[in-house]
Amino acid sequence: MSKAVSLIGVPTDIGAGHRGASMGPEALRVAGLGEALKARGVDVLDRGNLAGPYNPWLPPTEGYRHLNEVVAWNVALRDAVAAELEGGRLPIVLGGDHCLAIGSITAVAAHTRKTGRKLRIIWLDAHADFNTSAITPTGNVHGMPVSCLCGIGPAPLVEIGDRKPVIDPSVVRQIGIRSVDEGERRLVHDVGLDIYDMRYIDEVGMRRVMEEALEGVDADTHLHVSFDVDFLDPSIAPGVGTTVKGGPTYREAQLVMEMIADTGRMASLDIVELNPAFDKRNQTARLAVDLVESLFGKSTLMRA
Ligand code: 5AB
Ligand code: MN
Ligand code: MN
Ligand code: MN
Repeated sequence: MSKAVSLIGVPTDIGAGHRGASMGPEALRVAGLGEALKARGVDVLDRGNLAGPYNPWLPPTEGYRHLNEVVAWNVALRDAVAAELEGGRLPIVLGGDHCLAIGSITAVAAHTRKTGRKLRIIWLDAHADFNTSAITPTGNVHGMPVSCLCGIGPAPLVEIGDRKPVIDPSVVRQIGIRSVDEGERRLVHDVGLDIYDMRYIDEVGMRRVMEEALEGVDADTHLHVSFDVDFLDPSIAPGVGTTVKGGPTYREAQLVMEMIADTGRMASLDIVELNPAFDKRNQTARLAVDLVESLFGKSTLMRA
C-alpha cells in the first residue's frame, strides 16, 4: 500500500437528496483524519477543496437533478485524482455525495489501463447506486454512479473517461446492500452485479463475505474502496442523509476494513455521503476516521 496519500476535499451535495454532504470534507478534517493517518506513519498532503458550481436545488429534468453541475464536479475530481495517481500518491476523496465516485473511479480505471493493473472495486453502501433516469424514484445522481460507470446513463457522464464503459460490472463487489429500488433490482440482476447484501452477511458472516469479495486480489491489483458512510448501521452512524436500518455493526465494519488492509492493495479511496447536518457532535465523522485508520493498518489483532 502506498504510504503517501493526498486528501482531496469535494464540498458538494449536488447529487444528493438532502443538503449537507457539502460539509463532509471539513467534518472529516475536524475529526482528525489527516492527523490520524500521520500518526500511523503515512505521508499526508491535504490538497484543500476542489471548486465547483453551487447547488441550485432544482427538481429533476428528464430524470436527472443538476446534471450539468454533477458533470462539472466530476470532471474536476477526475482530473484531481488522475494527478495524484500520476504522482504516485493514494488519493482519498473527501465527499461530498456519492455521485463523485464517477469522477474518482474514472481516473482510477484509466490509471489501471495505463499501468496494466487489474481493477477491483469494493463498494461499501446500503444502496446499489444503479439507477437510471428511467427508473430512479428521485432523479438524484448519487443513486446512479455504478450504472453510469458501467455505461448506462447520460452521455456526459458515461463519456467522461477515455473509454466507454469506464468499467465492466465484473470488477465491482458491493457489500452491505439493503435498499434497492424496484427497477434497479432488475437491472443489477441483468448485468450480474456481485452484491453481498445484508441477508447474505447475516447468513455466512462478514469474514466469509470479505474473503469472497477479495478473492483474486493479488500484487497486480489496484483496489479501490468507495465507502458510502450509510453502509454503517444508523445506530452508530446517524450523520448521513439516507439512513437504512439493519447495517453492519462497529465490529463488522472494522473487520471489513482490516481485511482490506491485509491485502496491502488499496490504492484509492472515496469517503462519501457523510452529512454533518444530520450528525451528533461529529460522531459519524469520528467513526469514519476510526475505520479509515483500520484501512491503513490499525488492528486490534493480538493473535497474529
Ligand atoms: B447513495 C435511492 N435509491 O436512487 C435513489 O447514498 C437512494 O449514494 C440513493 O447510496 C442513495 O434516490 C444514494 C432511493
Ligand atoms: Mn448509500
Ligand atoms: Mn452510495
Ligand atoms: Mn446517501
